[in-house]
Amino acid sequence: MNYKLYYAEGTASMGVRVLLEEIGAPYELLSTTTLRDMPRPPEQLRINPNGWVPVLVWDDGAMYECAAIIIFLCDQHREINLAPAPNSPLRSLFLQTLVYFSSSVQTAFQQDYHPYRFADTVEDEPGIQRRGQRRLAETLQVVDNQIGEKKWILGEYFSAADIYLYMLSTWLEPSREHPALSNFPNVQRIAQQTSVRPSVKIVYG
Ligand SMILES: N[C@@H](CCC(=O)N[C@@H](CS)C(=O)NCC(=O)O)C(=O)O
Repeated sequence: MNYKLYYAEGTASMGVRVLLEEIGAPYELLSTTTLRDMPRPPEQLRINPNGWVPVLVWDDGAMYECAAIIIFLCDQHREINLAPAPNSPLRSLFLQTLVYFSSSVQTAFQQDYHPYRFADTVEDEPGIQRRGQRRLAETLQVVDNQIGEKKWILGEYFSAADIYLYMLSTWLEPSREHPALSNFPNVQRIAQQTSVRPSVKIVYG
């Protein structure tokens, strides 16, 4: 399978790229932007009218939504063993975690970076940002408690959910009033363990 990935540095497309590195299949990065007033490539918008990344394209298909792409790639490439099989007792926690990351944690980041999407007026935007910053702390605390003393999100089983969590951890910027990663020691531990993987080093340098 040949893959193409609409890609912008510092975004959710980086986590998908780490998975493509794990898979070892050929892939091409299609440069795009996440800036508010910059145009997206028409083909990206045709696949994802929201104008967000990641967007994955392959020989005879295309899709968007980070969590869905991760599940799709892990299922297409069982050999990388980064997702529990559908009948594994770990599967439900894997799915729950990925969807929570995308629907709750990432939405809190969106509130901070794209408040106009949630605010009725420009005057409302700072309040939306402040709530997003607090929401980040709330949602990451839930994740930290869920991890507890486990080595990885799924216990002894390293999975694509840990890669996703690493990606989220790189977005925390205390200068933007985000909570510090050190407030969530279990998240921080997994992020540090994941950061040494060769695939992560290639993508994040
Ligand atoms: N729910 C989407 C959210 C993706 C998303 O927010 N992507 C950001 C980059 S990390 C983006 O493209 N932002 C540009 C924008 O919101 O216009 C997913 O998980 O794929």
